[in-house]
Amino acid sequence: MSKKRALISVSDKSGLVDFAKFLEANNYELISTGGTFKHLKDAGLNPIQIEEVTDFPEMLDGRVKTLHPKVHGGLLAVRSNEEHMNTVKQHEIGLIDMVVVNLYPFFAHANTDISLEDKVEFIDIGGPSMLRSGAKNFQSVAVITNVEDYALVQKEMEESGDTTLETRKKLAGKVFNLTSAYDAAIAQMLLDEDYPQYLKASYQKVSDLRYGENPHQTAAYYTSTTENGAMKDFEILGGKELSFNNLRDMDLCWKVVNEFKEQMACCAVKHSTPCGVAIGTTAVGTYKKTFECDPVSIFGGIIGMNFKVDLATAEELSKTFLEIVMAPNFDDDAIEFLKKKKNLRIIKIKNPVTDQQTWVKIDGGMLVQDNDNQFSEDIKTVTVAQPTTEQEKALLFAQRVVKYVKSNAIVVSNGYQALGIGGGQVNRIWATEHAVERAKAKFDGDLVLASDAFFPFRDVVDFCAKEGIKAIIQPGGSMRDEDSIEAANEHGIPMMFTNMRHFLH
Ligand code: 93A
Repeated sequence: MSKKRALISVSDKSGLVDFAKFLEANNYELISTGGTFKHLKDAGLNPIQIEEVTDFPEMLDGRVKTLHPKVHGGLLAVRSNEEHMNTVKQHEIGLIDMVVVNLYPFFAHANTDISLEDKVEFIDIGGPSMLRSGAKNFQSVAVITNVEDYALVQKEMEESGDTTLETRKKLAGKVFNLTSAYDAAIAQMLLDEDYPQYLKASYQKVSDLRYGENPHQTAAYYTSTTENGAMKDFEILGGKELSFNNLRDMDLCWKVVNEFKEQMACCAVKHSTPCGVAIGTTAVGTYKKTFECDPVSIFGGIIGMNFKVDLATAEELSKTFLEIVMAPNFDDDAIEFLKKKKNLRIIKIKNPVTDQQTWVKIDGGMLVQDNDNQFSEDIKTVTVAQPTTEQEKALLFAQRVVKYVKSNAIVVSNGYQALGIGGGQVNRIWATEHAVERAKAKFDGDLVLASDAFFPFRDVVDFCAKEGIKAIIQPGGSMRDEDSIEAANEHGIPMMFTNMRHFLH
């Protein structure tokens, strides 16, 4: 049986030797470029050098090593086309059946401090060319760009002797997905600020989802091929598959607890809206305080924590029907305990990375903006009455939470719990009434209030006074700020301005 040929040229050489051994053992001849050749040879394999195939030396500092008709002819020739077959024979071009290429690591260097000249050297030309040639001819050529796909291809070859057309098509799709993102990242570097970061990203499907927000909507989950999304890097330790709404809620939940870097924080989310947030000093205490914020809405919601979940917390969590529990870590006994709830998804957040931009789809286009990842450093008291240190801390806590509540948003807090969360209202007074009423139903101590945007009228301050709210924080910036300040002074309520609005729609 004549040998098949695999062309191997990789920058990331991890996992390669085992796969190459498998190929050699399965009647493949291996052809490789300089560094890859050496790597395989050192591991005891028998590759042949690309120069033997092209009859040309690698040249121009490696810029030209595989750009040759003996390579691209071997990849592109259509096996079922007689003329093609005659042509390759005439020019002594050997067919190539598999391409294993991963590219110069441009993504990893695109946003570093190295010079433009150095970045340019990370632009791979020969690699994407081989990938694209092989991918175009997926009818006959298998193209592997990703170390993680070695196992997939090996398994398929073990089971059926060869790769299937379906797999080769999928691998080809991955190639064009990768090369388009790779080129977009290069374009982004050269075009600099002109193009939003999002346009340089490309996305790959992780999985189809059972459905979208509702059962009649189809849906799928994609992650960026170029950078980790905030939620990308997580592990499902137990429970059912994640749904569209789960993933979205998880994204928000993680953002909220991440807002509190120095403290233990816990957040309950329902319908993409926080329904309880608390900070604390013990795991179980912090969860309990969160639960207390709204024991009604949390039913069927999700809980996120920025701390390790221990058994005591797991026991407490299991008393409520939850869809998801997510945290950076779990004690083993806590996982075992939580796993008893068959449908509860237990999610370990591994290495979250926060995107710098958000995009919003509108019909026929999209809007791109920087993420609202700032917190005001210009916070001032604008009233005669000054907040106490305790009140100021409480206001800042409420202000951190209100950022994540849909506008118009009001958060009423005792300083360590968001007890009243009023959001998604079309006027501010309704959001205020709701938040204050909810908070007072659960707590009869001192409460403070935070608002995501300015007060257009003095009505919110008057209402706060009537309800006994002790201090207020809001961005300020209304034409009628003076009316609200006057009201706060009349009632003797300290009020702070942040000078930073946090609309969220
Ligand atoms: O410099 S290139 O753009 N020109 C080429 O002809 C070429 N052929 C393969 N880059 C080229 N490659 C890349 O070299 C591959 O994409 C791979 O990333 C790398 C492997 O080089 P080595 O085997 O010498 O480590």
